[in-house]
Amino acid sequence: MRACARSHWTPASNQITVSDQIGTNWANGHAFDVVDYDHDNIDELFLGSADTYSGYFAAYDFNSNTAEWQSPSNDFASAIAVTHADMNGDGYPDLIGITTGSSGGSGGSYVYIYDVHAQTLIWKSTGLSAASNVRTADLDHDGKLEIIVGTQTGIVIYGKHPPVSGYLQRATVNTGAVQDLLVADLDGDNVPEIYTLESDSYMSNDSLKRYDSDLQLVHSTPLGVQASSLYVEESAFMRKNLLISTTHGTYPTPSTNEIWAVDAQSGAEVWHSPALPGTIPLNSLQYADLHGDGKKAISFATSGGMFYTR
Ligand SMILES: [Ca+2]
Ligand SMILES: [Ca+2]
Ligand SMILES: [Ca+2]
Ligand SMILES: [Ca+2]
Repeated sequence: MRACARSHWTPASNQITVSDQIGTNWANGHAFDVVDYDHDNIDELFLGSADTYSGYFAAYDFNSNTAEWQSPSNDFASAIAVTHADMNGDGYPDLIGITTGSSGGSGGSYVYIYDVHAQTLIWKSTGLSAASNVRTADLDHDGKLEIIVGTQTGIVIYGKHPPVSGYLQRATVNTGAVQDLLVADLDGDNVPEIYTLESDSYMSNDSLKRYDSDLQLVHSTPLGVQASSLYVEESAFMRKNLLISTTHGTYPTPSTNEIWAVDAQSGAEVWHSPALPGTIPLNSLQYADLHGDGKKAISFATSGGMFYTR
């Protein structure tokens, strides 16, 4: 893994700086999240290594190229997704990460919560069927965050149930293999919904599904293509669109990769991008203002390179 940073934009200095590589012999997965976890006004990276047999989570400072913290290795599994939120209420963002399930082995995927600032493990879940992504949200407005995980067999929600100190499974739904999921209030009613991309068994006609905060299925849209990752389109409107990385085409025709914007409520297509060189992996698209002109544009990475739209 390397970090790319763009220096302050001027017409004369259109420069990208690239860090040293961290770690070696890594599998193809990746997971990172930018956060100033220790409130020193310098952003760190929460990252999950994809070392095939000894993945770990770390807080990395790319300014000084040092790991400020590193977890023990994760049960012979790779870390595949990380996010951050203050789970223990001490004001410092904590790391929430998930690991791959070992295929056919005894171990499953696990959810970890690390208090990186105090360098302690807050909680580790029991094993799950291969997880894909993890989010946090306060689904029931009780002031405590829940953890929402997409897995190969559905969705799991963990919540706090005092006096139990850790997290307990609050709701699960068995559905298709969840490729990606996000939790957001996109219809503007102040209650978050859960959006998923789910595969059928042949992985050729994925669906966009919407669940309410109790995991009741509200809407399902067959996409007719493979879909690999899901994002919220930034806009000034209260009702937002979703962005989906799609792949379609049947051998021997080369497959076509596009970004589709769809209406989050109806699933209807709003626009789609020109063909892209590759699919967009999980957590690899965001809106960024790289020119400092106050206008955000889509920045994303594919299996074929990194891109910035204008
Ligand atoms: Ca910091
Ligand atoms: Ca915390
Ligand atoms: Ca809650
Ligand atoms: Ca809502």
